[in-house]
Amino acid sequence: MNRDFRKSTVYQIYPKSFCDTNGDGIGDIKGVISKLDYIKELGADYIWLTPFFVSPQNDNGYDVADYYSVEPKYGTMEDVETLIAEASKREMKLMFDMVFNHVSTKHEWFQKAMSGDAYYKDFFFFRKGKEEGVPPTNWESKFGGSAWEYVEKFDEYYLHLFDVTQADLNWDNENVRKEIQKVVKFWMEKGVKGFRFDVVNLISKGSFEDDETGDGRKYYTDGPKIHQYLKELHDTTFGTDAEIVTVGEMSSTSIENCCQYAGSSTGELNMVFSFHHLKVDFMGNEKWVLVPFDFKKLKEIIFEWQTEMEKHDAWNAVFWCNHDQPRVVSRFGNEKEYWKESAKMLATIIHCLRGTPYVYQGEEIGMTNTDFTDISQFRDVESLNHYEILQDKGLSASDALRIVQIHSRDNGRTPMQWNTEDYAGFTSGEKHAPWIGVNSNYKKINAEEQLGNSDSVFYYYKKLIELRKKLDVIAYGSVEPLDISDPSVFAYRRKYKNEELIVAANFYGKNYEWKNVPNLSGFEKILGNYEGGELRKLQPYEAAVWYKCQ
Ligand code: TEU
Ligand code: CA
Repeated sequence: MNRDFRKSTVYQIYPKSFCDTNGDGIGDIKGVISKLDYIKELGADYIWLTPFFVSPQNDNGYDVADYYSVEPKYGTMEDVETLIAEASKREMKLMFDMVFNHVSTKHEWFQKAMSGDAYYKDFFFFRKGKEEGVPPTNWESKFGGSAWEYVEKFDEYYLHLFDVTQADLNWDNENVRKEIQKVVKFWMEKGVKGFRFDVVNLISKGSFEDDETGDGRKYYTDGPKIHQYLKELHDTTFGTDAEIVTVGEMSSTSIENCCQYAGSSTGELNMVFSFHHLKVDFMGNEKWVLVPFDFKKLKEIIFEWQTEMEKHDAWNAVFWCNHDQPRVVSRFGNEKEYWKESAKMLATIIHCLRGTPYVYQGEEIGMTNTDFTDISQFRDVESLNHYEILQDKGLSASDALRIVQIHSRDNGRTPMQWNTEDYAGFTSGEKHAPWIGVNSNYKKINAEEQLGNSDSVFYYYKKLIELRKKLDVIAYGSVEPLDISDPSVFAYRRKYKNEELIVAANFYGKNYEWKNVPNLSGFEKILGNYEGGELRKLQPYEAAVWYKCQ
């Protein structure tokens, strides 16, 4: 059956932190298989699995050393095949994560390049320095430091926009593109029905020039041949199978480009992740600072993307969380006094928008940021690098730690909290404790407790996922922001044929009198995180969905 991705919900799994079945402290594919019924209960249609391919794991698998084999820590090819088959039995599809902007420096292609093989050297960007000791450009790596690494034997540098062990691939080389196509086809033949393309808008590099005003991103973001390369990939691989759903992760992109990437008839991708709404607690592009989130900006950005993408018949992925983001209930909600209310409120806002919702493991039970108190508890290369960089800039160790605690990607990477057993039921820990610490709140926040409680965050997500399937207005309707300048309320209207929906939420923990309540005559409340209630007097983090059908 060709399911409609606009009515679907995707559940994201970071296998390393999901479920460990052999006690080595690392989640594995068998662990994912063991939890398929849980994901089915939630109601997800697709399961996006972050990379499980052979990798030295310097960036937890986003440094791929072999696209065709499974990292032994995670399991075997047979496990992956079983996973696809078992998911399919439950009418769920797998979405695999394709990292094609770069490969691990342990990948055979890079190894051959380093041995001096000219054919493979051209798979990468090797360039002379400007002068002795000065890299070709002043671009910065996203994980800190220069984006160029010196190789003495060639007296050249290679480009790495991410970690020094993640070498950027040269997509201008046709042989690279052919290799990539082979990889996608390989996984299509295994029955994979979805692909997520990692930082795919960075694959077409423009000119190698110094960036006088920034970190270099303007020279490679949404680069000169990006649409051509995506169309080619579409036409030669997944575009031949109408059942396949694709999403591109777009780093620092523009709406204009995304209308093209994810236009319904542009022949590139089905949808895009964009991140502007998740930078409202940054200072410009600077993530490693502490500033309160800007609510007005959050609304403006979300609605600008909603309305512009709709206008151009293009499709968004809608989300708060992933493996690179802090937990949303800690970030925009209140993980203490109004933990449950705010988790449900945030879910309501995302799931009723126009776009395909993504739920990141643990979000559906309201998991919170880590409670790490020492830098030695962190694992992420980006966090560890920036902890040093902040101190080099003059911050004290404790101030640097505070910033890392708030922004670290590890906030989203602590083990999934299954139950009240040791290590939250993530692992038996017989051979090894979890690779990263479990949040100590697992006795309160865990899946088992929530499955036994009809008022839980879990069942609220389940209802939202069902609602999208049931109501065309959620899947297909137009979007109109309501009272966008209100300082506390996040509200919008959806319309489709004879259906209408009003979604309204109090984004803060205080009772609030909403002055510009829309006319609700003919509407009934179909979902909310408080009993009864009217929109004029909103309770802390109250959210409600009102529906009308004429
Ligand atoms: O992330 C791309 C990316 O740019 C970020 O979300 C990144 O984590 C952020 O800029 C850091 O501040 C993707 C993957 O999702 C991420 O896990 C990988 O580390 C990265 O690409 C490299 O493959
Ligand atoms: Ca394991």
